Amino acid sequence: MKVIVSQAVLALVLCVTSLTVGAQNPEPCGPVPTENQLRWQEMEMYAFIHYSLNTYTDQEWGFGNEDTQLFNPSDLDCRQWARVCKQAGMKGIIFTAKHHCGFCMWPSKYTEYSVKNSPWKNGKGDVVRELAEACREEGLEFAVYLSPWDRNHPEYGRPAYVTYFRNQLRELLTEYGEMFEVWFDGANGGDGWYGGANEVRKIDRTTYYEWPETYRMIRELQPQCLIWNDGSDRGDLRWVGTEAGNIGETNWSLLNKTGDVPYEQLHYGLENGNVWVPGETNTSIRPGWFYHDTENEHVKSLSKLMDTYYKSVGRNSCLLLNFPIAPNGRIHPTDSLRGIAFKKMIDEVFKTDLAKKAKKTITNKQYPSTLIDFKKPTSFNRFVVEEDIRYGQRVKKFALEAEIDGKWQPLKDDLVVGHDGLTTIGHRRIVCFPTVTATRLRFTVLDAKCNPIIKRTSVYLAPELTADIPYSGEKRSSHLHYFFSSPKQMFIDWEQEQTIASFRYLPPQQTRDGLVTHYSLWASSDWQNWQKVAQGEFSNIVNNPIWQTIRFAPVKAKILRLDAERLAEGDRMAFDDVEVVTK
Ligand code: FUL
Repeated sequence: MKVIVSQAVLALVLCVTSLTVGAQNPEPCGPVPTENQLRWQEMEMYAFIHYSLNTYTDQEWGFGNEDTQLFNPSDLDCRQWARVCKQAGMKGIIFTAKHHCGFCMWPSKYTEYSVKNSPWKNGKGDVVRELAEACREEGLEFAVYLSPWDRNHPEYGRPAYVTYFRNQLRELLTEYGEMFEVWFDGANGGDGWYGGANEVRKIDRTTYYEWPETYRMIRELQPQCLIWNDGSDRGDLRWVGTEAGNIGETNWSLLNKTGDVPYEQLHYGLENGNVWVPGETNTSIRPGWFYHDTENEHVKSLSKLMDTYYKSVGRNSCLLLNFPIAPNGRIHPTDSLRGIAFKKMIDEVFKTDLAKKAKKTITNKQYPSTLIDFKKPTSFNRFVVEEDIRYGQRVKKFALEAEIDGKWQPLKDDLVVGHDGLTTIGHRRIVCFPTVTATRLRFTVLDAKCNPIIKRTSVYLAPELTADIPYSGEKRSSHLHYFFSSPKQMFIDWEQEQTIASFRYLPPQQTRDGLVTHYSLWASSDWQNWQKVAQGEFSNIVNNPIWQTIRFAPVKAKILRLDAERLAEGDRMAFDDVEVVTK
């Protein structure tokens, strides 16, 4: 339901909202959010939980033939998940009820490929139910991820599967209480088990799933539920085009109702779009979505998480932060402690609004301007501004200036490269800059679609740790000798034979060109006799271009050969880094 507000009601609201600036003429200004979308925006942060058979096979994408007997956690505790998420500041949880492998974390009556055929609780368990109840007890909202791509189902690719998918969704929407969102991942890598057919099945994402009918069912069964969908019929929320944890510094909550949505629109929205579809920034607290022992050292640092916060919540988006479940059935202690520290740091940064004690003077020439007078030199490094998005997203450009030693100096967003980053605002824009000591601060709207309605201007001094966010990418460790014998074949050699047990590949970070999706890996000691040590695909590497680890039975070798069997784009293999792990 769209928020329909009459001019009279708007005028009243604006009269009583004394802090609202620029409220002279609140005429409708382009698309506005629905009530559900407004409620969603207030959630700001909520958790993803990835847990499935992948947790037991050390994979990111299961093939669909993994044994249900593998699911037997010793200590599964959904209450621990909910408690951790709550303490980490998450307002809800979206759970992978079914990931691409097709294994159902609830005893669906439409398939045998579920927890009901696992040893866990003798097949009597239901993870979706336990989590839904735990969320309710902790006061968290609950939601599910139901993968449309199902690598287990024999009918996948044919009409019968669409009925199956819809039946499962109905089951989830009718038996587990209220859900705030349903998440339909757009991935389809093609190959899969498909009931033993073991073949490639690609579908047309725009027509195959018959989304209009499914959307109708969702709206009817759970009218408050938001639809997240990628690349098909327009849902209520959009993907932001990356899983790295950031959205464009200019982020319009608009798209067009129909038509393709290229990366630029996913990441930056569409200034003149005709429908409200805000961006949800999803990322994991670790490199992968699922748990891998080898990533215990790579849980994101506090500064990296704060960087993610500023580049999501601070850019008119919400943050969907993933916590993988470890094989024992719990969130790993490193992740839970980091998550809780993250929330504490957010509270610390935004503890004292320095603008509260200052004198605020609002002027309104063509556009509003707010002068914040601290009366004495005051140190700060964060500025927060919000529009009242009930009336649309209006501001296109603003300026921020600080009076330092009697001179007005422009400020810019330090997390933005190439320009000052002071463009659109929306629900919330957090501007980060190195600490300045100033007597006055001036915020001025320079350009807007209609008369801007600013509802908050705040100023903070963040503690050192987050005042300067260091580069927090992955380690680059390779000093290997490598060369290409052909555009798709890479050799790495070293002086003496060594025992090697794994190989790591960091795909190109800025492009899909040359990114390896399928590989084979060969070892040799004499350049003549080659032993194939591994072959496979780097699951989800296109969306989440993180380090990929290939593990194999230890082998003595002097040379490794990586054959790129398939590339995401282009015809020349590319990489940002490689690493060989010796024993
Ligand atoms: C992706 C999936 O393919 C990943 O496995 C993960 O679930 C992520 C959230 O979305 O596209």
